[in-house]
Amino acid sequence: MVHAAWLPPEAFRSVGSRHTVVHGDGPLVDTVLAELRAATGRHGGTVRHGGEAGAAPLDLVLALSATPLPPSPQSQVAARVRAEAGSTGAEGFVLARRDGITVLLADTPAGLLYGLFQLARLGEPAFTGHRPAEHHRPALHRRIVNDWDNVDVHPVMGQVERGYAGGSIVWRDGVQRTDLSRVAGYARLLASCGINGLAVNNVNVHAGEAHLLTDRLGEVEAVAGLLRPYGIRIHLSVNFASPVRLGGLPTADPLDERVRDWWAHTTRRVYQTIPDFGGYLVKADSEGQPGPFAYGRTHADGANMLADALAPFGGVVHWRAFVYNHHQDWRDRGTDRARAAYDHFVPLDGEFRDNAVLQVKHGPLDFQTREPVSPVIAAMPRTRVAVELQATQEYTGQQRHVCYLAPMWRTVLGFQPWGEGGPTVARVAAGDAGPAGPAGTGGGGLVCVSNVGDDPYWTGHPLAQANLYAFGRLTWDPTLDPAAILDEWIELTFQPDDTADPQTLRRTLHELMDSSWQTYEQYTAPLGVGFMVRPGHHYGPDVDGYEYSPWGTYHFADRDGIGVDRTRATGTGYTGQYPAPWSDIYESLGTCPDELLLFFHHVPYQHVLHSGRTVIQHIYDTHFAGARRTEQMRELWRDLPAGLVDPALYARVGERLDEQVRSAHEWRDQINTYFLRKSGIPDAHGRRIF
Ligand code: GCW
Repeated sequence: MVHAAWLPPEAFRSVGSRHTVVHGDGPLVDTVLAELRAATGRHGGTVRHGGEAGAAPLDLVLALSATPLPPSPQSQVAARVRAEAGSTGAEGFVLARRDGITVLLADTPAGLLYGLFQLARLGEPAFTGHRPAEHHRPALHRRIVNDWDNVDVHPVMGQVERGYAGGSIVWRDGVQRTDLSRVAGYARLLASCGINGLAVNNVNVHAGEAHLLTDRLGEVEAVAGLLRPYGIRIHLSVNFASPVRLGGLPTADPLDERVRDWWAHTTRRVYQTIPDFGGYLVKADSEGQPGPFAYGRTHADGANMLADALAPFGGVVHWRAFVYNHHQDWRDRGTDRARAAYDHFVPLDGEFRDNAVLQVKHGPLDFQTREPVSPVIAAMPRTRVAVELQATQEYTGQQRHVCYLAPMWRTVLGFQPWGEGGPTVARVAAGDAGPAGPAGTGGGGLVCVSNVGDDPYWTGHPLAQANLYAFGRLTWDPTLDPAAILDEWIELTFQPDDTADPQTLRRTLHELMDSSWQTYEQYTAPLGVGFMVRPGHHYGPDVDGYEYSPWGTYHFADRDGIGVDRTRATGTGYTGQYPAPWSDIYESLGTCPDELLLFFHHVPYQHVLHSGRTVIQHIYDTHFAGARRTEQMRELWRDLPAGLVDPALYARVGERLDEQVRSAHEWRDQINTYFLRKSGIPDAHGRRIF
């Protein structure tokens, strides 16, 4: 059994019970037709490809802008909408309903495909009453998912690095799976929420994966062939040292002619095999991956070499900004990992080619539950910046805990680095941040590390499917309300047939998920300080797990206080990487937001927050509240009337909630006990601490 995620056949009931005509041709139109045929076959409607309308009155007309429409009165409804609506843009579509006919128009087949999925989201309301023409077009052109799948099972990281949903749907034990049907299903799910790119392998490119670029390119081609019908271009993570490891050259120096030739030649072969190949993704000089530093070259030199190899074919290199010293001496208070990406990359602004995208993690550290927005995003006006998010819940409960991430991402995407009224992070990523920020560079887009594996529910925790769905929807419209996205996901996933009482289910899921990120934050590392997780696998509490390690992620708790002084006045100077007003807001204890206080400041336990509570009391209160909340979440699920959801899914969520409750209590007790022992300050409410 493979769960249908948010595309069960019932999601197409409204579309599938209608009489439809499709005007236009092209491979993606064939996909639209295949979807419509499957839906009408199941739900009793009909679908015709072009031509005059037959006997049955039409309910739905899909048409490409350039395709002539027949003179029938029904098609003329579409012609009138077309005349009024004008261009839809490359991937956009127009949806309207008049005179009893629903009309979906697009300039390109991709637009029709996206529009079809919008019809599924709308359900019956798409086919009732009158709908003025609505234009839909994606806010971001580059909407990409990164899989961290390995070819060989890595001794520590396994088949999927930071994967919490079983194995890879592409590879198993060093070889490509013979049955790639899950990949086709994945492509469909991704396209239905708006994604148009997929990097198929882990950014840590080990020996086996390196060969995907050359002698194992056929495996990439096979996946590309399954993504193509859904408008998704394939990207490949490559190893910077490939000219040495695969090409037998003595060097991978990006300025060496032999190296440049090797990449040019290799890339030509890639395009001969996969003409719509998207480009390369590179993690260089980061956590042991090779890079240009070995040759005294800059990251612009490295990225540009690959950009030049890709340029003749329209490809793009995504070069990651996640570069820092992971051999730091914990005794060294002068080095601040949060500064690293900015210090490495901002001096290179303006040096990157037009087809090089700098892919920046949304926060300066590493996908913590709460981080400020990375200052790099606002500091490179002449570089195409992509913002990288993480759906795989490495630091947010590993898909054992419910943690709906859309509220976090919405906060990031809506952040205004230049202050109130200025461009948002989403607009920087879209390349249209205007005068105060990067403009006219085309933008790097949004990227998300996938949370999918070969698990029957795709994501381990069935409710974690909503994160992938929400990412896709936010790439189309970064201003969408997370609760509204959740509504869409609930309605698609849990069709009324399965649920006698959809309102109860909807209410319960909202209660479980809407504030689950804040709940997770409450019982884990406090006030933006981050980490405090078990080293290596990163699950569960270990307050000092990384405190004396080389990884550069410290909290500096002692008997008097806690937090990292990143101020200009007395700390690492990191606050100075932000433009005004944030450089000052974060610098000052008086204005720094509570939730980020310990990211920016080292304060005594008795420091009083804007909330009116002391830091220590905040720690106790939030940990008791967060753990308690997980008990309530479990109760909510237990109280769900039987039969509302599939029993296997019900059981799976129930088991995971048990684990979440257990883990949240462990977090609560370790954190509270640690800080009681450090500070000696008792809980004002005298609750049990160990
Ligand atoms: O979050 C960290 C992870 C690594 C990951 C790295 C990265 C792919 O712990 O597993 O490696 O970030 O983003 O490159």
